[in-house]
Amino acid sequence: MQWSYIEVPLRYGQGKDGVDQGPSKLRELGLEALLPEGTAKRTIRVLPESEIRENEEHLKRVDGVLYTVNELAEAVHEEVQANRFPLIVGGDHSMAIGTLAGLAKTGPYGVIWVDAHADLNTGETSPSGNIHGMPLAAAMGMGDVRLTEVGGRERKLLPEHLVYIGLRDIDEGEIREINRLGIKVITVEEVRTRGADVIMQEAIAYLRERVGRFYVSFDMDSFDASLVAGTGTPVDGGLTAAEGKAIVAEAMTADELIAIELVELNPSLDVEDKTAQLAFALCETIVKSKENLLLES
Ligand SMILES: [Mn+2]
Repeated sequence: MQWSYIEVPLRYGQGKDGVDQGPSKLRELGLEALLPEGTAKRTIRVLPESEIRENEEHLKRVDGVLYTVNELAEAVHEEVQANRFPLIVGGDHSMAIGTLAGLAKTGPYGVIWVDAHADLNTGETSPSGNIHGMPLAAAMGMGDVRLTEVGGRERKLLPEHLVYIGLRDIDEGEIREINRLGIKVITVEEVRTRGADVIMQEAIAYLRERVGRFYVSFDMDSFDASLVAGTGTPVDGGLTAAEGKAIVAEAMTADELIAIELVELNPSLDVEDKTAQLAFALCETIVKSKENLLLES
């Protein structure tokens, strides 16, 4: 299996400077040396601030987000079509609108969304207007058409093909939607009491039954706030480092995994690069798990 490494230095989906530096910080820590030989590398373009025109209150810097997610959708589609396995590094979570749309062009798939937040808001329900809280709503066809129609008009994701892990800071409108749509939710408590490997096996089996292929989107704020000063919206009561690593390691063992994404590392907010090092360690787990898998087969 060939790898593809996609950097997405996007920050327009939220309000804090620095999250665009996630990919460059990981490179500084030595990520390039970690990637398997022959990895295809791409950096997705981002509009300069001076070209942002549409700063709507309910969809902030929407043109900046749209520009990059359209490019990312194209890139993800191409890489998966070429039979490569994309590791996608951000950047804020609005980028996932592009990942979800790009994957949809290659056929149905499921998602394991590891995050403190449900990212299920629309322009109407979002308290902040930040698009990084909207990617799953957009992929399921809810909200502004400019977001739902990235990569085509069809729905990119069905609610029964989504599994959440680590949710603990959910807006009221989102709780209603999760219940209405019957989306599967695995709490931090369940991860802790039953084991990351066990709950991941279940999540993968759940998706295998319903759809087959899946991707993992991992938000750094799924970790406990004490571990991730370097992320925009840290929340208490999150995953330990070991739990996060076990979740990605377990995902990597599944043949059905088609891509993995790591978002919301903000080096400007970080303390002594601790969050960056944790993100780097996750990348290391991701690459090494697949290496082991290749050696075994
Ligand atoms: Mn998120």
